[in-house]
Amino acid sequence: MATVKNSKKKIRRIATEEAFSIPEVASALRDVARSPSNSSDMILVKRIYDAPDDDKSPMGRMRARLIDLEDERLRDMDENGVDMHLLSLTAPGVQMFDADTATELAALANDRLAAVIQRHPTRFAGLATFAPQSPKRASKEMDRAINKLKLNGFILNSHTNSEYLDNQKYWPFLEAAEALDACIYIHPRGASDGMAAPFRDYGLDSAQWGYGLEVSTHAVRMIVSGLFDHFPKLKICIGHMGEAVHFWFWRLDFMNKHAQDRGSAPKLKLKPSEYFKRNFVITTSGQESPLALDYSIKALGIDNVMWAIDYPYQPSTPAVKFMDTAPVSDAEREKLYHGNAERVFHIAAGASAKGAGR
Ligand code: 1DF
Ligand code: MN
Repeated sequence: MATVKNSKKKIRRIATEEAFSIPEVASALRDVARSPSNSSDMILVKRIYDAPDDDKSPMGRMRARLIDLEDERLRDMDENGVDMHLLSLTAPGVQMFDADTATELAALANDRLAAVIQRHPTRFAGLATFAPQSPKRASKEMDRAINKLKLNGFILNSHTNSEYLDNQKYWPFLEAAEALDACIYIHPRGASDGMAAPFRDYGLDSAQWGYGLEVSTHAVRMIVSGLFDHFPKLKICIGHMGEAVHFWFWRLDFMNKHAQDRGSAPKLKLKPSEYFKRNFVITTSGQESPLALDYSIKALGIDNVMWAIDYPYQPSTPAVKFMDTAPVSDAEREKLYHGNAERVFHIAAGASAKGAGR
């Protein structure tokens, strides 16, 4: 029997930072795990990709849940009334491989992603991977991913060999993304070599702290370098409630002006906060704080915030509860849950397929 609550139209739920892998990438990461690299990513890469292949190993299970697309994942989505995962190849993506391996595995991951979306067009959408190690080939893969595979945007796991996107050698693929009107989701990975040292203790390398600082620093470098005067239509998405960049707006604007006046920073057409509001959107992945959500909506506007779970690293049930109970109007909840994602990632508007639980 439908209760009053259950008879209410269920809001479509599109989760926008949902991780997956493919066996070939997982196995290449196991090779990385056994290599002598000292990058801070090695902590997570060893933990997950060199974990034993059995059901009793929690990190072996995590690896299996990343590779699974159509079994446990779809069940978890159904149980939680999650209509769609916007899938992205999980961090560190292909960015720890040599350029040829990275280029090859990115194309393979994109092909698999397109295939699973084709099998479940109402349940999955996807962000394409590319190999920043080879910027020209990356631009070609970007074009293929959007125009041929019909994917919805791009995923980039922050720095590449400790370099950031303000480095002009990466601009060919920024130009491609802007021309394709495709958003680049900048997802965390272990901090770049120069900033990783204080994150090596207490588990700070991870989502606890280091990931956020890595991506917020990346975003701020892009802004204050003047990159967005060059690419005014480039769209960047960052997760974890915007990695706190907008909490810094006042200080960033004030101090950037000083840095410009003394010649340490390039002159910009806009204030840093204005670029963030114009060129960035954020998601709520793994940051289920109503207070932070309220601040984000006030600082950025309701059109710039999207819901995410961060499956399988975060549980789906509390992420749904967080958005179901967020103190916003129904019209706002529609934008957070699906309307903004449909606009930013060019996902066909559609009714909620499953009404589980509501
Ligand atoms: C973790 C978290 C791992 C996130 C992730 O990818 C990740 C984690 C390697 O907790 O180990 O995407 N996250 O986005 O918060
Ligand atoms: Mn994530």
